[in-house]
Amino acid sequence: MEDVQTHSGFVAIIGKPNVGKSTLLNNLLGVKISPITSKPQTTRRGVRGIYTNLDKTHQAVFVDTPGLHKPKDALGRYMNQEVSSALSDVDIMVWVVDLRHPPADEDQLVARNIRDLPKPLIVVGNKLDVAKYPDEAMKYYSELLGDREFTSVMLSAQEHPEKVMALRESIIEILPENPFFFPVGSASDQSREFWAGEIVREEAMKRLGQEIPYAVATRVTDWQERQDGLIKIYCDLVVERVNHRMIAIGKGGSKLKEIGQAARKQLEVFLNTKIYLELQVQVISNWREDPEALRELGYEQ
Ligand SMILES: Nc1nc2c(ncn2[C@@H]2O[C@H](COP(=O)(O)OP(=O)(O)OP(=O)(O)O)[C@@H](O)[C@H]2O)c(=O)[nH]1
Ligand SMILES: [Mg+2]
Repeated sequence: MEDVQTHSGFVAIIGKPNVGKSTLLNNLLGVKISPITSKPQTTRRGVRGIYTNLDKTHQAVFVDTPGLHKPKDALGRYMNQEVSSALSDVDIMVWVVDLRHPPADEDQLVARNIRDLPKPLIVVGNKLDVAKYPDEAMKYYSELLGDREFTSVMLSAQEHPEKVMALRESIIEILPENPFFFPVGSASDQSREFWAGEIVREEAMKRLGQEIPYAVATRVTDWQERQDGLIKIYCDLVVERVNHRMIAIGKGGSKLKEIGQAARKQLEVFLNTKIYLELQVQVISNWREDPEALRELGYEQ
């Protein structure tokens, strides 16, 4: 039998916080893999989303990464390490920038990290739908790369599905020859428990103000599937302080109920079945600085 030559590789999606990396990943795949909120530093772990083309000749393993930033705690240091680790094992780099603004310090930090890596680089100017001076912005971002080779595209990860598909095609075309890294049909490397916890965290982050979103972590403690299709998910919402706990629960439990209802709705859509979701708020003091707690919450050191 003739061998079919397959092409496969790791494609790291990098950039400063809040530029739309996770939005791009989800829309490249057509599946919700990664949480999205309007708040920076939403993504905390390198999440892999896998795309295999219909002919089963090409497989791209997209790695969504936390936004590169100046870390303030052990969690932040972990997040930046996730970016470095994604970059150490990559075939293609996709640098997402926000076309609404010229480069900030954090963009310079990203540029410094990728400029000298000898891998194909695609700069994606995102949020084209709301950018006033996209060409000028793109010019400034390009300048941060000096005379390094790259290609670029301007689009809206949110509003331009056809451009996102075209980007996916251009990425697929430059994948190196390799056997597939994941079985055909897999969409992500994360467990269903971790993924469900991320949906809960997304809805909690959206509904909590000030510092609290950053002090929230989630962990699914139990997952039961009943014969009639109902899935029961038990999830802890972890916060750092007793007063955060009170805010997360809200008056008469109203805030927690709101978070739970929104998360349940999302889970029902994506899992296509009825969900019972039970949330419990727990306090782990200062977990963002506590190596053991970080490990327990899935942020392995
Ligand atoms: N108008 C507009 N908004 C976008 C677009 N892409 C993403 N957003 C919004 O930008 C915000 C951040 O999006 P994310 O995908 O979470 O950004 P990220 O880069 O993954 O952020 P971190 O994980 O925090 O680093 C969200 O409110 C998105 O809805 C776009 O093309 N146009
Ligand atoms: Mg993200």
